[in-house]
Order: sequence, then C-alpha cells, then structure tokens
Amino acid sequence: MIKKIAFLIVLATMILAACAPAAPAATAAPQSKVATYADMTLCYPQLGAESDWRTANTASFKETAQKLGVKLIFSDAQQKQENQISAIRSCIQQGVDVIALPPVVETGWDAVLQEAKDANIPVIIVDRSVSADPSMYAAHIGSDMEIEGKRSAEEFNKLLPNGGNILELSGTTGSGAAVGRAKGFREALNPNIKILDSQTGNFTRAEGKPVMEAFLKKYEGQIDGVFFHNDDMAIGAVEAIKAAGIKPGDLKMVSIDGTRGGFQLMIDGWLNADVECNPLLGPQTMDLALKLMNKEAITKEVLTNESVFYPDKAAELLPSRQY
Ligand code: GYE
Repeated sequence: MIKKIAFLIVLATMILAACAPAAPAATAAPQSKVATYADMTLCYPQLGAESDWRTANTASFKETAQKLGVKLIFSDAQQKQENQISAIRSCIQQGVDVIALPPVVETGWDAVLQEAKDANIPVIIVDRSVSADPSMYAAHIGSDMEIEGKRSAEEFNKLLPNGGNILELSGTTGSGAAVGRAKGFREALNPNIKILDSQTGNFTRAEGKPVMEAFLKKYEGQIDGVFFHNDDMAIGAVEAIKAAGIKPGDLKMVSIDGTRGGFQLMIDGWLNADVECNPLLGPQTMDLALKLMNKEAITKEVLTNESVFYPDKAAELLPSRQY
C-alpha cells in the first residue's frame, strides 16, 4: 500500500513537472529592448573653459544629464587637442554608448574617429565642426559659424555706410568657429570696409586685452571699428580701449555669442551689436544620442536657430538671459 502511494506521488510530480511552463532557454536571443536615458553613458570631452559661452555649454550638458538620468563622463581638455584625443580613447576603452565631441580645432581627428567607429561607438560632433569626412561621424549639432560671420559683416555695413578701417580679434586659430566666422565675414563685408589687421585672442578675456593694446599702439588714429569673434575677447579688449582714453561710441564694435557680458557691453555703450551663438546644446545632443542607441533615423546636420541682439533691447533682455 505504502509503495503504491509513493508510486502515485512520484507519478503526479512527473505529470505536474511536464505541464509546468518551460523555463526560457538560456541561449535564447534577448528581446531587443528600447534604450532609455537611464541606460545611456555619454562621453563629453569638453575642449576647455575659455569663455562664458563654454561655461554655459558645460553647465547645459551637466544639468541635462542629471535631469534625464544620463551617466556623463566629462573632462576638460584645456584647449589642447591631444588632451581631447586621450579623453576619447579612455571613453572608448570604458565602452561608452555615445561620444559627443566639441572639437577644439577642425583637423587631426581622423585616427581617433576611426577608433570609435571600429568600437561601434557613434560620435556626435557638437558646436565646432571637423574637416573629417562626414562618414566618420554620426551627426553634427551646432551653429552655422559662417552665417554668424556674415551677420557680423552686415552690421558693419550698416554702421560704416561710407566705409572705414576695422580690426579683427579672431578666435582660436584653426577652430571651426574662427575659420567659419572669418570666412563668412569677409564674404559679406562691403568692399569699402578694410580689415587692417587680424590677430587671435584665443577666445579669452586674458588674451583679448594685450592683443587690443598692441593694436591700439600700432593703428592709433586709424581705426573706425573692431570685430570680435566672441564676447570674452571684447570684454578684455574694452579694458584696453578704456585705458587708452577712448570713449563708448568712438569705435564701432560687433561681437558674437550674446552672453550676459556682451549684453552689459551693449548697455554700457561699447558694443553696437551682438550676434547670437547658443551654447545650450545638452538637450538636443542627448535626444540625438538616444536615437542613435535605438538605431532610429536622425538628421545628420542640426543647425541652431539664431538672431542678432542690439543695444536698444539689451537692458530689457538681460535679466532673462540664461548665460
Ligand atoms: O563663440 C566662444 C567659445 O565654439 C561657438 O567657443 C564656440 C565658441 C564661442 O570659446 O565663446
């Protein structure tokens, strides 16, 4: 009897086991899961901290990553390409999902872009452009630097309708921002306006001031205006201009960025126009990075919509400026 019951229990267990739903085979292909921001590790090898524009750009990436739950690997290359390249290599080694690169200069990226490609890590070029073939990166998000240069020239055409002599304080030599702005500027400037000289101030206040001091000595009494590739250099240069006894309005000045510092220069009467360049690229970049992770269709070239600011509205707009 006991034997019979035991036999029945074994039999029942076998039947139940046979009816239980099959456990998924360990080797089954994983369901293709849709990635979310929480799954993303984004590498941002920032080029430096040379200007207020850059500070706002860094803040935009850090704040957006925190808000969305993206893991951000951030570094500061101190305006040196070799530092950016080693930061990218370290990100490749860590197996990040996407690299967003703001390139300090245009050339010299081919080898490291190829390394990212070989590791199947998409690269989004952010802010300045690269000269590498577009097949070497997934997309570019940023401003049209040539249009910014063209807009700056149009302001001088209005400010100096009878022509004149101007100077240019240009950005970092070989950077997409400086190359594009210089090109667009020259293409649109009236032929009766002459660029007497052009020197780099490396996009910083500290370097903008001595460049302006040297200009003022060399071209004393010959200058009608100055074109600045960014507001920080304009701020540094205005210190030199003030020290030389020049008064607001004596020189026509146009700059690029539209930072709070630039707005203050307009309020104080130094700057005649500030061409907008928007640094708040974090949200768009992360949106695009997520699309790349999910193999969704993307736009290869995403250009920022921008305008020109003038002194008449500067005081009214300053409190609402985000950078
Ligand atoms: O205009 C300048 C910064 O690449 C657009 O870099 C950026 C430029 C910006 O240093 O202020």
